[in-house]
Amino acid sequence: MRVICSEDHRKHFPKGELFGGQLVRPFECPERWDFIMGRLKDRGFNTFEAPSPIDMTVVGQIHDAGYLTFLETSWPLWAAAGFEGEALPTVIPARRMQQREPDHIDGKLGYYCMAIETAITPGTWDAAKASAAIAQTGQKIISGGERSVFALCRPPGHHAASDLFGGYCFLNNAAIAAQGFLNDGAERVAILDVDFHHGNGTQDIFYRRNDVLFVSLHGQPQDAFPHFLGYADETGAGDGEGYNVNFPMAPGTPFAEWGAALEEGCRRIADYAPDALVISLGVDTYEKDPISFFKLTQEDFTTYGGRIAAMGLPTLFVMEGGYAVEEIGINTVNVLTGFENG
Ligand code: SP5
Ligand code: ZN
Repeated sequence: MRVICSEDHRKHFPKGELFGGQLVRPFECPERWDFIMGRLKDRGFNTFEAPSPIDMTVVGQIHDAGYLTFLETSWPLWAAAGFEGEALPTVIPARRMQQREPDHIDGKLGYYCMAIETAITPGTWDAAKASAAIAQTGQKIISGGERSVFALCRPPGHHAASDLFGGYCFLNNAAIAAQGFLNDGAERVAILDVDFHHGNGTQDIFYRRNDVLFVSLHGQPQDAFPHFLGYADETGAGDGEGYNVNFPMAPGTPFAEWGAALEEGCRRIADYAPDALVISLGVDTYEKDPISFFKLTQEDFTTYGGRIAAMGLPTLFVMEGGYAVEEIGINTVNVLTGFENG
């Protein structure tokens, strides 16, 4: 399987994440990429390609214009305001407050965020664009006839909505890839999100559309981030009614149960008969993940890679989360090799 990757991810490395009332070293760190690359090489992956320049037209089909301007200008505005730390939101437009974009950067950060743990730094915008370019390049290769590609994206994307950042995400890489497939001739695209967290951004972007089926397996919102989306009764709206499928699961869920949900999700995808499949590949379902609560073992990742392959669809793997850093490479590459041998 060909791998698309770039060192540009290193431009995004905040020193702090707001967690448990403290600024801690972010779980979403550059070493995640190093461990994945190391394991890919150990396991014989040998085609590593840089992304093509990003096509911002597609990004503009997924994201709000004001939001893209915000991402581009947020660090300069923050620095000009004289703040010395990294840019973190504090105040948000909660219930019964105005939904109008303010002028001051403190207000803009809150207006455009869905969670306040994620900092913006001088290199964040460049890294986010490089990450989206990786997904887009993978999509183009598959649209050109390849069976599968691994887009080694960092920062991740599935929490980013049209006009919201947070949960370590800025541009929705999987959504940008799905839109690219449609632009390049696909009639229907499915996105299967196996990250531990609900892909709230991806769901929201396609909620009223029937040309993209969104299927997500995740920790139930009562107990897991992002807490405010991901219930089973969210099935789509308008033209999109019936094209959104959530499988929320309880703390301690083992592979026996998770795999049964995957089975049903795969059947929904097969019924939809898409022209292409995007996997939002987070491996934070791992039993030793520090911020999650499913119980998948290293071998389970190989097993489910095989199940994804059995759908027989052109498949783009887009990297999302996974925070057991030393095992992230093993778990990720197990999915890819499970797919290749499946
Ligand atoms: C892409 C991705 O995986 N983003 C995840 C963002 C999660 N950020 C907030 C995590 C808060 C978790 N609290 C868990 C307490 C565990 N003891
Ligand atoms: Zn996650």
